[in-house]
Amino acid sequence: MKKNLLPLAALLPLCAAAQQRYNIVYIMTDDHTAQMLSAYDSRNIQTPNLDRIAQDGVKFTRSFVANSLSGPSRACMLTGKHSHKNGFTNNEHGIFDGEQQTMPKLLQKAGYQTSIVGKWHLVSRPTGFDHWDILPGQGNYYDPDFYNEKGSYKVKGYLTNIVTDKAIHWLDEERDPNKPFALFVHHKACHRDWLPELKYLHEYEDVNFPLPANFYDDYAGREAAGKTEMEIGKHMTLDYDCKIMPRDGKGSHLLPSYLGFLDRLNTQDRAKYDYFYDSISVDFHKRNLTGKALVEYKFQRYMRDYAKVVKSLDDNVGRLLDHLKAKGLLDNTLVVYTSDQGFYMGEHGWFDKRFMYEESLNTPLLMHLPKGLSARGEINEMVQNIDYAPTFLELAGAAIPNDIQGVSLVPLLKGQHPKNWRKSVYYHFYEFPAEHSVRRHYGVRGERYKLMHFYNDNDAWELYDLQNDPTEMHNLYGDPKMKNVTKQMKKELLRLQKQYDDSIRFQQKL
Ligand SMILES: [Ca+2]
Repeated sequence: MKKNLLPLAALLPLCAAAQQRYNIVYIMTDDHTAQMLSAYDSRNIQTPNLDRIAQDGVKFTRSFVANSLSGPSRACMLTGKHSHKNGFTNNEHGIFDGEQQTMPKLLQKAGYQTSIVGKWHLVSRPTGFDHWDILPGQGNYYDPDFYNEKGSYKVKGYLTNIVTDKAIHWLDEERDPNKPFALFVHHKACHRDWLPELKYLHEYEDVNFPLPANFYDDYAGREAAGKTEMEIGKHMTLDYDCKIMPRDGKGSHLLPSYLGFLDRLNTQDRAKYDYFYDSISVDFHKRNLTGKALVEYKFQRYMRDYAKVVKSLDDNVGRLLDHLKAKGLLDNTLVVYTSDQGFYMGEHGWFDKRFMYEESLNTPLLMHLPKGLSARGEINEMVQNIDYAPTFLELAGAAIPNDIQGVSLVPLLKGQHPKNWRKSVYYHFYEFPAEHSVRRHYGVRGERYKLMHFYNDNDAWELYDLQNDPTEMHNLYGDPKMKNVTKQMKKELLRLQKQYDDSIRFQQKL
């Protein structure tokens, strides 16, 4: 009987054929927040190409990060683990340990080709990628440098266009068309200092963006919020952020050295930049603004430049989608659009991220689904960026290692709503002391309530009722009426800290 059994090697192609081997295109931007993406929020701008992803697929309405900062968020995505497990807790002192298990390495083992183009920001050289062509550090918007295995080099043009060009070139010219692939397209857009593509300098200049209702927040009852350095009024700079030249200056050649990135532009492009921002500067000085008028002027400059940067991003996502469609890849490719975290667009008077408050805990998550994944419309289950790794592994037909802490989203993408899906997410931010002075904190975000604990140089708790107070203005911690809720949320926080094996946890009798 034994001789009639097929050898194991002969069975393997049958197994592979049974599993649909979806390609993956993962587009991640930097600091692109849902308030500036019309699939989520159409008050400010329109993003028709980004919205297309959701129209042909799904929009996650409760998508969260584990640590709202560039490098840590990327490390969570690559490993499927919280920061304390992947080791990259903050940008200031972090070097990503590329020797550890990562999702791209596991995809390679499963027979996938892997490529990353654009922002990396994890200091160590990429591992697990067959092809990588990345930015040094934060990168430059104008005529940027890239580096790859051969070394570094400068590319002429606007970064968002170049990253897309590189992605398309790899798809068309460099990969093996007979193997499945995972392509990671990581944009620098829309990171500070929001330098627009030169052809879009004049866009949105006639728009006055509405101030968020809590723009003039006094931070009452929220000690850590009041100690930050991310207020548009106090901390957003006129020169670096708003591109306003000194009153007696004659153009951007008088800029301080930290604005030297403009020297990257050739004479013709620099003249276009100067022509636009010099006119803005002259107008600004004529106004002699002070007080609230000055703060609101800075807000408008911020919103307009950010919106221009998103416009190029939207163009380029559209271009990549069109290309995938033209090449017949869209039916067999999961296209993910997300950001490394959300951002404040004037809420609480802020720019930047870091906090566990909703605007920066949230991150956009849109997916165009290939044939066979039938979900459409909104997905309301709570998901987190540690879930991407197990999702991609399952779609690749690869085993999900037990030490991965995220959960595969594939059941949700099939239109299922598992009853035991998570009802809360865990968050932990570490980067303090550091730029913007956001204190270290961890917390739990449940279906209705959020509990946060600021520790290290202080010991302060915050509790929010997201149903009655969605903008988190009223800290209910210590309110006798919230005693039971507080107890439950602390219990849940401790449960998550134990589940995820975070050694930094609070000590308190429940
Ligand atoms: Ca970021």
